[in-house]
Amino acid sequence: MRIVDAEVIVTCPGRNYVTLELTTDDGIVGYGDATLNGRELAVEAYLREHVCPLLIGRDASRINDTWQYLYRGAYWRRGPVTMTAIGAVDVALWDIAGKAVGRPVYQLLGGAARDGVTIYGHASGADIAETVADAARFLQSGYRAVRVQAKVPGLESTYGLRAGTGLTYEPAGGDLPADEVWDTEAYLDFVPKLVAAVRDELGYGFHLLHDAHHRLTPLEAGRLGKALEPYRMFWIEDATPAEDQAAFRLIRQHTVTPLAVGEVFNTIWDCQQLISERLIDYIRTAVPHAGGITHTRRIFDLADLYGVRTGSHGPGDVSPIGIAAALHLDVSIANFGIQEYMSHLEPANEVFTPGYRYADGMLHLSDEPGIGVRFDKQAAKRYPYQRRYLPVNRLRDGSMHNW
Ligand code: GCO
Ligand code: MG
Repeated sequence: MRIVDAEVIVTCPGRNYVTLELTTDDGIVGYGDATLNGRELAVEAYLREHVCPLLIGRDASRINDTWQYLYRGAYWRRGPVTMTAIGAVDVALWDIAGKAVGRPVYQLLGGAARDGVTIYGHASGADIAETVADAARFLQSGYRAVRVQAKVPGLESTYGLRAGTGLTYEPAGGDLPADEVWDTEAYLDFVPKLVAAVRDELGYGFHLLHDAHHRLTPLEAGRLGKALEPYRMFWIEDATPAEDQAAFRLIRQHTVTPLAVGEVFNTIWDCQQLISERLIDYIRTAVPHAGGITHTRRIFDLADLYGVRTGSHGPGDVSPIGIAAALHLDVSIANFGIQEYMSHLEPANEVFTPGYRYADGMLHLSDEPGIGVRFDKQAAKRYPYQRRYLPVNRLRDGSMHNW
């Protein structure tokens, strides 16, 4: 089973997606998600110029060898562009492996360890009342877990607010990055009030999550965690930027609110200390950004040794192929925690047809062979790439801060 063709397709049905299509000599076609939000063309060029020529003629069934070949063979290791490119190849090869034997990928990973994949939805609003009502809407449609984000009073814009009534939050836009202003004091004052109101109105019968989106220092994160303890959060996400893994010790010493981190990580080395010192409760690496199913499974296995559960990143900028790949892992591993799910903007459904479906707060994989997402290349070509950036953040005095 040799690879005879490798093509990278960039499309913008509502937002940009990069898809790798591999074809074998017996006509099997596999797909991988190579989308890196705001830096899409770097991965496209990495794949097209440096990886696709290496794939032609390779045995498609040698997934582990191809992973090692691309990782060790580049000499330059790690990094989001490299690891997203390797991730796309890896997922496309798992897709081919499943299609070659007519079985869904999770069955090749040892079969289902649970009935479905519990997801959390994204509630948001312009104030507390609107956010509570939005969270209630998710609970009414069967969600068992909801993340809440609301506009912080006094700030013009706040991370995590959805425009419109759909399920999708899309922060990337514009031909240049939007400038946003951040104020930690205003945020720390507001979030406990938001969370208290959600619990007062909606009770404790569901998992409640919140994303601090890398904005706090470890001490500030400790204070927030402590303030939220009475409301029994499922997690606080990305409390502080996590390049400094040891910084989580300080947060941990000050609060028992569970901690989740990892959406910007791309290898096991980014979270080795966080996991082995039990500094976090949930690891959130995403299959497309962390070297595909092969490497993400290693991260999750390491986490399992230390009682850390998974909570994979699943925003709209992970394509349905990336989401489906995550679901195959989620359903088969021992230490699954939760899966983020936002759904995709309408035109994306013309390009991608996922086999998974929502029911009762969970996503359920179909028994389609492989990853189980169909990709319409002709439809993709109707939506050419558009340059888009994530916003940037500044403090009130103009200093750059983390977005
Ligand atoms: C999340 C994330 C996203 C990111 C986005 C950046 O928890 O889903 O924080 O909202 O901001 O994926 O590309
Ligand atoms: Mg996040």
